[in-house]
Amino acid sequence: MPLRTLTAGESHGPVVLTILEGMPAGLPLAPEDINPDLARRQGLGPAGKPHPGASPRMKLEHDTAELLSGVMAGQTIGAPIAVQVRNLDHTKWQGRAVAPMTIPRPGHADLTGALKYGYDDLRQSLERASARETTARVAAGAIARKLLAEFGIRVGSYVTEIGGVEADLSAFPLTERLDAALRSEMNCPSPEGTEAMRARVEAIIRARDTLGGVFEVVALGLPPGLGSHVHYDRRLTGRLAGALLSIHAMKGVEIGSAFANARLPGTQVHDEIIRDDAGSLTRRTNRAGGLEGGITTGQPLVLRVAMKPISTTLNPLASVDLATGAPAATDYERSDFCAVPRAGVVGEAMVCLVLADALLEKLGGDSLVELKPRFAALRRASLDDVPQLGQPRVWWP
Ligand code: EPS
Repeated sequence: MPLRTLTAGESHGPVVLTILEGMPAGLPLAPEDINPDLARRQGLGPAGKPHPGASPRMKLEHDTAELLSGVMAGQTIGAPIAVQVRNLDHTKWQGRAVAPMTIPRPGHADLTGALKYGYDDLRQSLERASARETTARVAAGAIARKLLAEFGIRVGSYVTEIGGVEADLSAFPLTERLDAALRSEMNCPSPEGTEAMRARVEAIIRARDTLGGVFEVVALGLPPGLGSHVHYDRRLTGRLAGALLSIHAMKGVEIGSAFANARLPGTQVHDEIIRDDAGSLTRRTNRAGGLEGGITTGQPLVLRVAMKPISTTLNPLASVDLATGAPAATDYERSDFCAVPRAGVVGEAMVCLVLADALLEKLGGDSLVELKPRFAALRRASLDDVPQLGQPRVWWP
């Protein structure tokens, strides 16, 4: 695994930090490559304001990347890249005594974290468990995205469903979904879907509740041959699903049309192999979502992700006050009512990191200059070449 990412930082501490180790030298990189993704993660849509349902915190922060290391004269040098994003909200917490938090929220890491680490204040759990940490992931993901773009690989996302309101995207080809989602404040390609989702979120805010939903992350332009079937931890399928499920509140990942496939006979599921007019191997369908045997097929990678509703709710849930042992209702602290449109951006970041890792694994090389011709060779040797089959052999004498 050539690319490694570490994040650090608490939600209301001074900064969130990322260290990305293993990026090759020679990649042009500036904060401007990272800041647009940070703004999208804040839910700052086309109108430049957070979508309804985004935490009020998003109005307070102006997430901006500071490149602290690994870049000289605007290019990566192959050394670890450190990125810092300041928490502007920190000034309100600095030097202030804060009452202990003793009532855990169901669904959050409050209780599990406190039991595991022996905290005497649930704030020690929530500060690091907060989705504020995803700022650091998006910063790292933006750098991985820059690398992938050098090879013509595009990663994007769109929301398909919020709180049971589903957008009909059947008329939208994948590229159009990615383009149109960028113009939608809800990160949804269809204008009708955007409106319906917005209305659903506005209603849930009035109902003092929260909503989850479903988004898809798509990668276009991938070469065949990333990942491997030879060992479980090299299969891209598991690496992608694991990376997506590591995001706060993500509870399900589907690859291609996996759940529909599970209800059908094999002859109606598997993407039949054909040769196109130019003689290249291709498929008419992509129910596998771009992966076979844990390896990219060269078709679009399509990953669906289910997000649970945010666990901080204005209407309280039943809990127990750990200070007294008595039943207690949860308290409310500022949070998102629905973070699904923002979550897609984090999903993209995680997919970019896994794909960049798999690409570097495939290509090797320390600099972009070394990687480029290797990628070109990989493309040439892709599905265009039908393997020459050998003679019968005794495999196990
Ligand atoms: C978030 C920052 C947090 C939360 C939210 C996401 O800021 P604050 O706690 O100051 O409001 O709004 O975190 C959670 C959803 C969570 O469960 O902790 C962010 O930057 O995305």
